[in-house]
Amino acid sequence: VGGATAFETQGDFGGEQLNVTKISERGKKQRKNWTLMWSVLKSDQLLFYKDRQQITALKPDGRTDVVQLWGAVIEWITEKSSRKNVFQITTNTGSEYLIQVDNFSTANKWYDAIKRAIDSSTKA
Ligand code: I3S
Repeated sequence: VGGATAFETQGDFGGEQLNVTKISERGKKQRKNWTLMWSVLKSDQLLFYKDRQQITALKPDGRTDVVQLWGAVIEWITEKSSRKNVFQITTNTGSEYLIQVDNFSTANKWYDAIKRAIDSSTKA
């Protein structure tokens, strides 16, 4: 992950903004609403923060979305958005998130890192 705000410490990865929309919650379709979110990848969770300040706060607030990666599936998709570089995470509870960044190499880095986190947390 490039850029002045990025970090990669203690296995955490992130500190930059991704476009995110949750299109399904426990199998129930949601209205698409793309939002730029500060994103942090933990070993088995992906966290989305509205405010950058919250990243370093001790406790996430109510505006933080936590995506559990154990048993999740990640895939590149083209049919659910007209945007480029969109991938989908489907959680083991049936929530679906679309994630998008204009820069392909940034999108690809996030895809790979999330895929690795899914694979290792699902194996564990
Ligand atoms: O899958 P959709 O419904 O074409 O997604 C678009 C809508 O969410 C649209 O908002 P409205 O429902 O208020 O028209 C968004 O502005 C678009 O960005 C969505 O399409 P993309 O292709 O950007 O995911």
